[in-house]
Amino acid sequence: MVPVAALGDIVGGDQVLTDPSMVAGYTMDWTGRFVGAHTVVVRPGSTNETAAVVDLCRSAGIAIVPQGGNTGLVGGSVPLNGEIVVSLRRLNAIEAPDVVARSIVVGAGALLADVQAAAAAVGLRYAVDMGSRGSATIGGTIATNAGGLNLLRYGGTREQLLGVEAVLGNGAVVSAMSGLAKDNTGYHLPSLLCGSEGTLGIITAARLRLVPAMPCHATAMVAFESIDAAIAASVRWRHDLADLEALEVMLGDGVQLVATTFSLPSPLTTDHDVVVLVELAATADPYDDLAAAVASVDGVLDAAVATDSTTRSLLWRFRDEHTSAINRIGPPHKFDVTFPIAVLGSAVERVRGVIARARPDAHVWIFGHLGDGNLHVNVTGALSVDDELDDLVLNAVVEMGGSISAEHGIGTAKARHLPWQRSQEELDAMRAVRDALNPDRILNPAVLIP
Ligand code: FAD
Ligand code: 2HG
Ligand code: ZN
Repeated sequence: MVPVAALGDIVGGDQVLTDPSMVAGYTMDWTGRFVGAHTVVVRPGSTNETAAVVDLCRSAGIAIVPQGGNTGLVGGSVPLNGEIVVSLRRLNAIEAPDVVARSIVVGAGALLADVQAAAAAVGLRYAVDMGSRGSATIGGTIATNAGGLNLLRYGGTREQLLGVEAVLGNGAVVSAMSGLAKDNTGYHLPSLLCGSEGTLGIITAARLRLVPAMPCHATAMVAFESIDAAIAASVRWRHDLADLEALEVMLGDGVQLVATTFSLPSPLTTDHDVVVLVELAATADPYDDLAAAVASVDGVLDAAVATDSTTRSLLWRFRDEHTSAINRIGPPHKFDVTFPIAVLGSAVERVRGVIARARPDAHVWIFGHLGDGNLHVNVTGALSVDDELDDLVLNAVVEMGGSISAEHGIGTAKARHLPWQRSQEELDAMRAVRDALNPDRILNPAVLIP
């Protein structure tokens, strides 16, 4: 039995949700693909309350799923095995940015978009960005080591992390928030917690690195004659363009789907099979560099260049809205995979072929972060839970030297496949760390480590 009254004594009775209509939004993930049973949701308002909740759950033997914005795509944020949900959304304080140290201290429940806005208000930038910015929390992005749209220039979430405060699974509160640029004093706990998917501790706050905001942007949607031509251009541009900020790929069916779903006018003169979104950001207008870059590569069929912020936003909507547009068809089966750039072109064909043979009636949508070799493969018209399809696709990914999780994490969706990618020794080391910091396995027991 969940000690509802005791939880209420810690966080306040109104912050313990039991009513099914209040709880429902916490038990189903963003896609509708992962749905847990009715449970209790606890919403602590401070680190101390979070620690007291963890202590109580440890002594009562109750498992916890920490939850931020619930936008995770691998079934790690919802209670699939009778856990309670500890929602961090109330820990959403955002301190004034430290413009001298170029950092910002934020609560785990702060929304990514709000942190970006706080940085922008002082001429700085939080360099992690992605389509879920309006719902994803900083705690969730740290727990998943989110990648996003600008990783090729600034790195992923781990690279932005100067400090973390967390309640470990053993109840201890660790706070490594000094934010010193250099600090080689032992294990770097923020890095360890980053990407741990809530299996080591509940992140309650973080200090994040900020970078100078680039005032000038040049953005283009470029159609290529083939995926191989797009990949060749991306390799060239990554080498040549110091101000390269984003390099994303979409295919013709996805572009058309977004246009139809959201009634967007096509920026290109006709439909094309392979479209790349490329963006430069600099202190002076990078338009000429972008135009020269587009002219310098082979296989370009068409291009639309944004010279104002309205057109820039329109071009970005085609990329940002892929996930939403596909989801409107019905909960898709998702793969989030990376390949070495040398095999990326053949990987697209192989993955497509594997799915077409196994599920001939399904539709395969491919888009992603071309500059990182990261493809998002969404399958609609098949079951959203399909173990056989998982095995076929992920086996092909491993055989081609890729990763079964580029940026979304392992969650519950791919826990079974982690041993396909990690050696027994690596898994033993991960288990040892997990068992040291989360000894009773009350935090996300079904996530990440099988
Ligand atoms: P949740 O979904 O709530 O949780 C995710 C995981 O982290 C769960 O395992 C949960 O238990 C754990 N967790 C959450 N908060 C905490 C905490 N405070 N302490 C410990 N553990 C915690 N991801 C990318 O990497 N790149 C993208 O470009 C990208 N684009 C997206 C676009 C859309 C439209 C959507 C819906 C998702 C996208 N995602 C992307 C996936 C998702 O937004 C990220 O994984 C994000 O980091 C999750 O944040 P969240 O707050 O929603 O976490
Ligand atoms: C993106 O890059 C996200 O848009 C979501 O990582 C990917 O929906 C997906 O599969
Ligand atoms: Zn992505």
